[in-house]
Amino acid sequence: MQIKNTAINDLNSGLLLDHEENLKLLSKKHQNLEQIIDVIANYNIAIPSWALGAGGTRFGKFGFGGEPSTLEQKIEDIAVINTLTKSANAISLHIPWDIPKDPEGIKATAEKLGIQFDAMNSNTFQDQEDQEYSYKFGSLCHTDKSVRDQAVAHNKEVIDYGVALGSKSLTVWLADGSNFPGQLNFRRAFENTLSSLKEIYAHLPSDWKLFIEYKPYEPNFYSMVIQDWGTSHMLAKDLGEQAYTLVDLGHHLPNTNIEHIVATLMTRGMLGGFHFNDSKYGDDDLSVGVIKPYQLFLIFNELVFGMQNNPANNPIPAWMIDASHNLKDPLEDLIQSIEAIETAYAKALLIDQKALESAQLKNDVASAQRILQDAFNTDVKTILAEARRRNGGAIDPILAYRKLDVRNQLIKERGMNSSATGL
Ligand SMILES: [Mn+2]
Repeated sequence: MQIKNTAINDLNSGLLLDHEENLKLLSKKHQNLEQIIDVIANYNIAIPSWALGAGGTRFGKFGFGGEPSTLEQKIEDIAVINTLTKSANAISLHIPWDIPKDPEGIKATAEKLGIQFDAMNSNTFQDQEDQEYSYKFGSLCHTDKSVRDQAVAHNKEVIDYGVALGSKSLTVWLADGSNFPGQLNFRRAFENTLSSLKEIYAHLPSDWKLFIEYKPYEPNFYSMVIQDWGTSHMLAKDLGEQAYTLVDLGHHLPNTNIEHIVATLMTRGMLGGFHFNDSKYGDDDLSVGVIKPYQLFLIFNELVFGMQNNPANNPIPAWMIDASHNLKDPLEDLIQSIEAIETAYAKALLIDQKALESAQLKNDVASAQRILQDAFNTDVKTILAEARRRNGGAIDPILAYRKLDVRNQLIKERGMNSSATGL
């Protein structure tokens, strides 16, 4: 389904008076409000194709009606989110779950709906029906060269699909590792992974980037070949200047200081991609901002500082939501995630950087804390709403989604039992 602009305007008109009043109050308090609205209005986050259906756990999966069962329908769902939020103009595809059988046709559909193709994601963490060798004991790190060759060939194929669609980057996340001490030689696994990545890197078009994602544990519980940002950074450095580290919020051990990692990577221009989600225990894939919104704000503080002070030329990171939804309507969940990301971003933009620097140089710890918390405690809902409104989006996207009865429309179109590909 497609949402008409007039429908959004109608819904906005009922909220406009209150909204404008809030905006006036806020602009009295913050001199750089226009600038902040502008940054948020121009901000977009890619939606992964696998977040549009019900996510499964290893115990079960509870479907939603009207899930997108084709790539075209996934793009349509992202267009719904983008029409309401004006902040989700890209899809991140996963191969082989989303093989584009007709790349030109898919590209045209996406273009018509205003959706671009963000990073491509390869998959060597599952065996596919038609593949010759199993990834049970790893892919790019495997002891058997035939398995490594197969995994390299898959990644090259993913790049080729991406080229056909106009994508500009490949994200590699490996499940490779071991479950038992002694199972795998760490150094051999690392060197095999590096030489496999070198072959993939050699296949990258010159205007592409390669993002290397890391994760400390799961699915392997004793060791993961690319366990942390340091390992990812070493691999990226060995590959060349088109390779970067990708930070996924859920891929850290509890209490890791992720904002510190972000700052360190940006100091060297090595933060290429960013995956948003939230967690309480591990890689929980909960909606962004539901557990640790202050941490997300502190991360955005480093991102903002890193983008404003950038001698190492860190590229603007590729932003993507990487979460899985097993209770909420996936589209509502993604809208809420976008709001949480933009909330943290807007609050970070409110930080008085000059005052913070002065407090830091004077070692005035209490003032530094107060400057951060003043920004964090500011209500930025109106900033987000104004950014959306200026782009033709909804002042209140969740309210609009419900008033427009989107889920029931999708069920009517696609049926109760349609199911999205993915985990
Ligand atoms: Mn991820």
